[in-house]
Amino acid sequence: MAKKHFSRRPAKKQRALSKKQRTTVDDNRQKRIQQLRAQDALEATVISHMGYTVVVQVGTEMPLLACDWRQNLGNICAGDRVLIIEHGDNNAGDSDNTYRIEAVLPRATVIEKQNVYRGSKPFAANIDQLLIIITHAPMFQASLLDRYLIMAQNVGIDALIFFNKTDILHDKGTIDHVQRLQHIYEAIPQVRWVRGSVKTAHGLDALHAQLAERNTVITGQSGVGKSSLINALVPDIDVQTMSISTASGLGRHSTTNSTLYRLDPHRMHRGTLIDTPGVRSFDTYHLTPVAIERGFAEIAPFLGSCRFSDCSHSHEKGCAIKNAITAGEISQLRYQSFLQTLKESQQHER
Ligand SMILES: Nc1nc2c(ncn2[C@@H]2O[C@H](COP(=O)(O)OP(=O)(O)OP(=O)(O)O)[C@@H](O)[C@H]2O)c(=O)[nH]1
Ligand SMILES: [Mg+2]
Ligand SMILES: [Zn+2]
Repeated sequence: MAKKHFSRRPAKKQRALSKKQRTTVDDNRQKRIQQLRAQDALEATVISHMGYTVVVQVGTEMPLLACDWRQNLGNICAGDRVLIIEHGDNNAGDSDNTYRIEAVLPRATVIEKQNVYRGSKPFAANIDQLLIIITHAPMFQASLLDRYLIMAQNVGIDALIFFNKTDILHDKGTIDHVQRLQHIYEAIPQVRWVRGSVKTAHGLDALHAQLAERNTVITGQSGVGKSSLINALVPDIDVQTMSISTASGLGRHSTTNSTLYRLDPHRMHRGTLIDTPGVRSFDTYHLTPVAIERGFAEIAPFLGSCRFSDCSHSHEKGCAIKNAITAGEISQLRYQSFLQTLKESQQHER
C-alpha cells in the first residue's frame, strides 16, 4: 500500500468529556433527533462523503441527493444514517446543495482509520461484516489476516474471508497449505471462509449468499482482486458510480472515498457493500493488550484460566492456552501470532 505523507503534527488532543457531560450531550442529541422527525426530516443513508458534499439516498430506490451538513456533527461517513431537511437557496451559503444533514443517527457499528498525527477517522458505519479478500498469488500472510480479524472483533462485526483466484491454484503443495489455513480460520468463531475465482465466477454464488441482507465492508491488499470482485458482485456498478458523479456535480467520482454500493439492482434484498479504497490494512499496535486478546476469538475464552494470574502464556506450567494447543483447540499458527501481536502492543504501551 502506498503510504501517504501527512504533516508531522500530532493530532489535537480532544478533551475527554466526563460521564455527566456525555449524558447531557446524548440527551440533547436525542431531543434534536425527535424535533427533526417531528419536522418531517427525511432519513437517509450516506453513500459517500466527497469533501465538500455528502451524497445520500432516501430509501433504496430514490435518486441520490447532494447535501451540506451542520458543522457540529463530527465526521460523517459512508453507511451513516442521517436526517436531512430541504432548505431554500437563501440559506444555502455558497453551496448549491438544497439539502442539509441536520443530525447523524447513533451508529450500531463504526470502523475507524487510526492515524498517529490526525487522530481516528471513521470510514464506514453501521456495517455487519468485514469481507477480507486474500489469495495465494501473491501468497497472503497469516499475520496480516489476523490483524483484520482483530479489527473485526473489536468493532463487533463478523469476518468473511474470500480466498480468490482458485482458477490459478494448481500446485499441490500450495493447495495443501491453503487447505490447512482454511481449516484453521474456519474454526474461529464469527469467521467464515469462501473460496472461488472472480475470473471463472466459481464460488461467487456462495459469496453472494453471505452478503444478502447485510452491510459489508470490503478490504484486502493490492492485487487480490477487490475491484474485479466489486465489478462482479455489483451488476450495475457503472450506473451507481455515474449517479454519484451526477448527484455530487463533481464530475468523475473520486475513488479515494469510501462508497456504498447496493448489491441487488432489483432491490430484492437490502445488502450493501462499502468499498474503502484508502484503507487496505489495519495496524494493531495502538490497541491495548485487552483489545488484542479479545481479537483472538478462539483464544480469548481460555484467558484467566492459567495457573498464574500473570501468565505470559510462553513457558509457564499450567498455562490454559498451552494446554488448549496440546488438546488441538488452538492452532500453533494463531498462538504464535497472538504472542507476537500482544508483544507489539505491550511495547507500544510503555
Ligand atoms: N487468475 C485470476 N486473476 C484474477 C482474479 N481476480 C482478479 N484477478 C486479476 O488480479 C489482478 C488484480 O485485480 P484487481 O481487481 O485490480 O485487484 P485490487 O484488489 O482491486 O487491487 P488494488 O486496486 O491495487 O488494491 C488483475 O490483473 C485481475 O485481472 C481471479 O479470480 N483469477
Ligand atoms: Mg482495485
Ligand atoms: Zn497462560
